[in-house]
Amino acid sequence: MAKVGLADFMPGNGSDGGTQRLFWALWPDETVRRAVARLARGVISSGHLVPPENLHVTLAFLGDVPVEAISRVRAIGAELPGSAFALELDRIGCWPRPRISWIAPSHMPVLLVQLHRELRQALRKAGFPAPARRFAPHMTLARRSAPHAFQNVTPVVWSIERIALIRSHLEQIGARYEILYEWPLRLKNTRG
Ligand code: 3AM
Repeated sequence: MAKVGLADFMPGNGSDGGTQRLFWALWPDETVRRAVARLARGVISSGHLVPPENLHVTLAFLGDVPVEAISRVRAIGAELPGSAFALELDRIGCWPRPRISWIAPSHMPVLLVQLHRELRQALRKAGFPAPARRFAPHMTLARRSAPHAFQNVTPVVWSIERIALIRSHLEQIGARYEILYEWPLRLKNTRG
């Protein structure tokens, strides 16, 4: 099959019959989601909180992927040699320019760095747009929030055992995310 070029990834709302708006993510389970949502409610006092069911950590945003290329995106997930690890979300902060509040790990697990690197390389090799920016793992907690100070919080310890390919549906009330596929990470070493 022909390689997919950058021109195939035009911005859009992903509802076009020929494309799906996709991204790779770490998707929390119910326990992590609840713990994070509780922290967010207690700490963030402005903007729009992300609904608990939408909380995630983005690994790589693909944009609008032609449906005929999705099998190749799936193949990347199936072949990714990542290992499971624990992520401690212990720092709440904000980026004033995009007006986003987030929670992030103050310690970056080596296994997460490796996973992101492997994913980026695999995407590039397969001709997909790979993230160019420095990887700053975070879970967006609120949008359009007013700037606020950093705050260390009691860590939410998240045992990450899989990665997910997510489809984003842009709807009038906001984004709705659908887990398209998930792949387990190797359960060799759970601490990065
Ligand atoms: O939850 P966060 O903010 O980390 O910001 C978007 C969201 O991540 C990001 O992909 C996730 C699901 O939409 N995103 C959206 N458009 C993007 C773009 N053009 C993007 N990331 C990079 N480039």
